[in-house]
Amino acid sequence: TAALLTACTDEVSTVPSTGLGLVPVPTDVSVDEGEGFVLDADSTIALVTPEIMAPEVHQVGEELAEYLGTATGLELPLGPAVEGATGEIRLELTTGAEAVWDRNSPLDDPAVDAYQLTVDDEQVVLTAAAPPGLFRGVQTLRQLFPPEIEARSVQDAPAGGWTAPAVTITDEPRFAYRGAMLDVARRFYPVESVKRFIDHASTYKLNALHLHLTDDQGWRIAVDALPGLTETGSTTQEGWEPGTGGGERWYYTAEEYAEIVAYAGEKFMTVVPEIDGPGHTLAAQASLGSLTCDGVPTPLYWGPEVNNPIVCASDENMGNVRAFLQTVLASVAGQNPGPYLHLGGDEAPSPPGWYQNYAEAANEIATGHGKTVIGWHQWGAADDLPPGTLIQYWGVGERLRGVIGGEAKNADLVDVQDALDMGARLIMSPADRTYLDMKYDGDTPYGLEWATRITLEEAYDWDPATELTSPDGESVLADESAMAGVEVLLWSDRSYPDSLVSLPSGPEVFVPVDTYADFMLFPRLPATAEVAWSEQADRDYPDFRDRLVQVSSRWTEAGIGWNEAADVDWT
Ligand code: TNX
Repeated sequence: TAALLTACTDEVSTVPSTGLGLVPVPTDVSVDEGEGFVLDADSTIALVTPEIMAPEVHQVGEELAEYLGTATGLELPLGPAVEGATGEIRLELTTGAEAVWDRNSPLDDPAVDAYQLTVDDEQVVLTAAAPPGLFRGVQTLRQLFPPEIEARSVQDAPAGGWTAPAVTITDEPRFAYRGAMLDVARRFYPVESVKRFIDHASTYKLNALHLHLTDDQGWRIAVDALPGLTETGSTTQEGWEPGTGGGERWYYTAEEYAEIVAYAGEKFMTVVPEIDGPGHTLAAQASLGSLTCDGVPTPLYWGPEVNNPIVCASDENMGNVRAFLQTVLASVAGQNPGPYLHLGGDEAPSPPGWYQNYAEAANEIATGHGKTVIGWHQWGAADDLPPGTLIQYWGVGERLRGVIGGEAKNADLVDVQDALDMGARLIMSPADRTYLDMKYDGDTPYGLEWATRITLEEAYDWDPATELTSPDGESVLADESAMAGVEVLLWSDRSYPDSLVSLPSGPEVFVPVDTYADFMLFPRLPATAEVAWSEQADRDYPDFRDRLVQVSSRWTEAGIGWNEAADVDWT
């Protein structure tokens, strides 16, 4: 079928998309004979699983019933498979009772996300070796039904019925770690908005939810033993002075945070909490005098700057800093069942030794809680890194190196090299590709442009494996074997209109967080997700753009406020 479709174009494409609007593009797709599977009142969801994984498979079934039931109004009961039955959507784990997948294990094995999907006139069969694979396959199945299935209220069936075409798909991700970061510190995202972000990310098969929980402009997670962190440190947002928020609370209680972790878990995403330091800590320093050298809390900060004063990590004050980290990281480790703690480490103008003091203490405490450390690439300046550390590269990538930043960007690469020498692996989030707080173009009403502007094509058309190769191809700092994965990021700096020039200001001039997030993420988040999921050889921008135009009608149905980016003909 692929040959048939490409026969009428000049170039023979090797891309396995076969005209179906699937994003990210699967490893192998064939369109089969037949009318396809019609979802109707007789359809059921059949679960085939070893006992030990039954709750997880049941969870996938419930998610599927909700995805397919909302717009169709169909009940889609869950039950055991029935021999010879038609109308079943079968979710089947192929491994036996001995195969135990653990939802809190590291995201280092792409095979747990692999699946096979067959749709014919009689039934749908989705098989996988582990529950995340079933969940990823469910996302593919959703995209096979008509776009109206994404509507949030009951719709009449489209002319051809709720039909998925007959296909056979096998699929497995390129990278095991596929993250999405949300900056809830510069702007606070209420629980419902975080869930919306989780929906966006999980639809495109991302599996890590990185929450940037603390920064100069706010502290967003409750630490029972240090109530001042939230009582004081949560009262600001960037551009938003305390007392103008109409009594809203800008942090997550333990119950709310647990709700986020549970919701992410339902979508087979692991939460990666970030407690940034020693820089980006003014909210903590305003809350606790123990973090400053003179013992006096700093004033509350709601400005837009970075590179602000860091915690006092001098030899003399490290007792205080260590006590702070012990209390905070114990609480955060306890609220996050996943294997990771992100310790930040970016933009920390430090007197000699302070940065290393802080990193040493934070690394030791985090690993003491059994967590794998993640840090921004500056974390490579630590004297030592614990085994398994992941370093997140956020400098500019290959296309802009040498164009902006000069010396500073070379320093980035020194930190990366040091981290690699200490055994770290990399999460790739080059700012000129994956920073979706960057404007699309000159017409984007908010966001930044310090790295560059990022069109849809630029968000899509890059290869993580060669981002840390010099433009002339001569020097390879790191290749794919050093890369754990890819992350897409939504910072919340300047999530207010460009027309707003004087800060501070009241709430009425701010863009609602969902409006900002939807606009910046769509259409670009699916682009980064495909970079993370699909093999390089299977990716091709014109083909992606055509598939994405098909997918865009789903965003409209789902009520997502996406940006009709100017470089694409969306009609
Ligand atoms: C750089 S990325 C930062 C953030 C800003 C972002 C805005 C990183 C580790 N530091 O503090 O929010 O730029 O694009």
